[in-house]
Amino acid sequence: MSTISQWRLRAAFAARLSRMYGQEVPAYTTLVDVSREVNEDVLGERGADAERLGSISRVTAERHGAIRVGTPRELRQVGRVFAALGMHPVGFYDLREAAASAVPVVSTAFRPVDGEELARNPFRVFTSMLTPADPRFFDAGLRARLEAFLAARELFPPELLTLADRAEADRELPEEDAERFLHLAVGAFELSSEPVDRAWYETLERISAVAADIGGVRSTHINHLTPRVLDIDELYRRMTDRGIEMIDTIQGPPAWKGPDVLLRQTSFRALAEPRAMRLADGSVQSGTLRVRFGEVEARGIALTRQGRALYDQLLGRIDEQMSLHPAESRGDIARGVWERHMPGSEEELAAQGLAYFTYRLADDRPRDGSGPPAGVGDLVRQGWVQAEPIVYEDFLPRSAAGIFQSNLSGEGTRDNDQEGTAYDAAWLSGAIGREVLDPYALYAEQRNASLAQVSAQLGRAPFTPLNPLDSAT
Ligand code: OOG
Ligand code: NI
Repeated sequence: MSTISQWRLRAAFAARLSRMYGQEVPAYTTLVDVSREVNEDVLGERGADAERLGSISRVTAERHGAIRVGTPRELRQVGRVFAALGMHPVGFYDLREAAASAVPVVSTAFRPVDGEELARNPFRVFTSMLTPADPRFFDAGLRARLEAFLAARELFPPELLTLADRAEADRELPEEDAERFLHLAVGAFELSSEPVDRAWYETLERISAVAADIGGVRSTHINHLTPRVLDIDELYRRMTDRGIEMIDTIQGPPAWKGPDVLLRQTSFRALAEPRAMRLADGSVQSGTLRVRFGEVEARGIALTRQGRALYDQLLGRIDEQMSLHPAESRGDIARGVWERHMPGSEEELAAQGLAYFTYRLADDRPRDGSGPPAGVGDLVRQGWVQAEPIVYEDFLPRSAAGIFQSNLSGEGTRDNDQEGTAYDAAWLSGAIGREVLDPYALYAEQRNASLAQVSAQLGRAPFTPLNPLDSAT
């Protein structure tokens, strides 16, 4: 019998999830259609340049999803399901700190990590876990009720987890098992038709709409699924022309004439979806909840730690300018800040050690008998080696908080006089039972592997990194 490899399982899971979500949230299908149209137009206009940060087939299939769970135990189980698909936890995001309103979660993203796997299918899932122990949001009584509620539910059937473990261990599944696994995995993220206990949901909603979405129901669901687009400003215009109300801004870096870095995202507001509600007297009525929304993103070049520090600093400058000139548009202010402070070309980003690139020997390198120069910068400048940008595969806490916030029904409540419970990547690794990987280390590894290959091809000792500050990661 034939077997299905992990990457095919991942691609099939992403495609089936997409089909399921399109049935549940039809506006998502519109977003996917418009994204495809924009991508085709950009490819037509810019040709090969449009594929500089990923082939069109990768970009067309590319999605990220978002899910939310309640406990470390549930997170461990999610980790097993994604490990079956060759997806590993990368990065730690503390949205409690990034958001002004009540977003009591900490998060990571499950995704493929090596270059080849990413090129085959880069499906990633932003995964958040509720923090009932944080006293800024939950008092002792509510925490106890919430933890008891979460402990009593089962998000993933045992059969799914058993199949997942087998797929992880064997890195593939026999066709029949693969079919069963995919069926159960997609089912685990479908919106449940089980009635929602209205009083309990509303109790949590007063604290935080996210807490209610996670801890107010007995199941989990895919919260959004995000296609990738090559021109997000054009997409924003076309969606608005179709009468779909988008959130006010595109999160992340501004539109400008220089290189795209990191990630730009925008979304349309959560839609009211019919959900059955159980009232205090036991009767069931139909109600609506606004939780799930549509999001779209454009991806740019991965930044090094120094590049990221610059990005964070520029966001601060934008905030500063916004408070001084409240009548101006954020986009204009941001563009001005970028033009003053962000390097305007890939070459400058590379020279200043701000972004990640891979390197390969140029086909038309000098063949006049001269020897290659010593440094990576000179190799590129003199035409020996070509630099290609590494696409950013991760998320941004402030954008994520913005996405969460723009879709919350209310601000919720938080008591900032209380000391928050501290969590970090190490803690989250323990909770998942798998190491939460450092995104910078992954990008650096990709760059270093390409440099090692170039130096071997040139018969040279390994190159020193471009920027000494960047030597470790
Ligand atoms: C996740 C929000 C974060 C993104 O793209 O930044 C996110 C959520 O709403 O659960 O998906
Ligand atoms: Ni998202």
